[in-house]
Amino acid sequence: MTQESHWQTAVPCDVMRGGTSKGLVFLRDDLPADREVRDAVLLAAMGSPDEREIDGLGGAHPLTSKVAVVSRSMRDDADVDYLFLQVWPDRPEVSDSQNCGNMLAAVGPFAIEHDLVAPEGDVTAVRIWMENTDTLATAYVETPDGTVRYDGDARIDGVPGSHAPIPLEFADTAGSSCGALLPTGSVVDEIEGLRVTCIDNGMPVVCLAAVDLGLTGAESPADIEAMPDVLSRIEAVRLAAGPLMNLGDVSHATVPKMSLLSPPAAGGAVSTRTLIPHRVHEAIGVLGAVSVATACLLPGSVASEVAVVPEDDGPVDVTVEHPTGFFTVSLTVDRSAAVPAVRRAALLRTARLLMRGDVMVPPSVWSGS
Ligand code: NQM
Repeated sequence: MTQESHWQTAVPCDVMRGGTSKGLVFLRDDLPADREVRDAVLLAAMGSPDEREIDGLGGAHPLTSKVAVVSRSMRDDADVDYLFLQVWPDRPEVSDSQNCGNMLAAVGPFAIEHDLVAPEGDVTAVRIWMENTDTLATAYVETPDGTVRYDGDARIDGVPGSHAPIPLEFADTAGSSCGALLPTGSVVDEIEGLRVTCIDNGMPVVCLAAVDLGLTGAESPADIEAMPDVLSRIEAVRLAAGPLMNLGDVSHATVPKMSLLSPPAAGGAVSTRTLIPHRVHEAIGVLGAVSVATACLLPGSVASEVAVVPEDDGPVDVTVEHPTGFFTVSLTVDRSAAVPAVRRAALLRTARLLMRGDVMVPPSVWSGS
């Protein structure tokens, strides 16, 4: 913490877009070590709880009310540690119950900008330890002339324009939060009268067939958010799935995500509408897409019943359709076991530093008044 003023405390942070998300990125040492105080600072920084987050920097949607905390790693296999925190816009809650592969895209550039990682050649590999799931990712950041490059030709659906590519690679993400790829032990379960596949390959996701909920799968996020009966049915499945997926009581957690699947409509492998969990994603989360793509490769899963997947021997490109376009995940699969195992996942994101400065935290946060 720096610069105490009479009225407010200035806490250094960057505002960054990571993939299709946006949020505040902090150096760990700039936040209070005490978790309760840290969360109070983050709620004040975002302006939560308030649906509009009008008195803070939050964007009034879970996808734009995100925080990444970054520090130098003490691990041999990582350069930096990354903790993701979801600030609920409308509840006074900060959750570390999930990871976020979109904000992850901002971590590599941030680490280089803040001298946690030295740029090396035209592309710098940043090894990132993801604390929420105890797994490793590598981000490849363009660094011509020793500085981060943000402009470029890479396009990702859900973000206007083009930017420098940031390829991300993940290894061994199976069971990241639930302890097993198929945490219930089955490829298909029946929960609340619906057939589901519960899977965790980087993000806990419950896959459901859109048709089983009376949907075509082509509905917009706004259409689905305006269907209270459908939403309460999905939430009942989610609450029941939590303990079965080793996540315990998930009433205050942002996992599992609920993905409604239907046959591809635009040449991809599968069409998705994903609840995260109380808003419908405008696209799909990064690790959420990895889990759904993996489910498509599992014989007998709810996903495989609607998906059209290539039969490649090498890395398989699974293109997940979502409300604003496509998300392609390249999976390296070991098919020697009864349940195919995904050894590596690779995908493309972009990110941009939007603003650097200090977020001003009101004195009431420290006094607790
Ligand atoms: O699944 C939203 C996002 C995410 C998470 C969410 C994410 C991921 O799009 O890795 O990126 O599912 O809450 O940022």
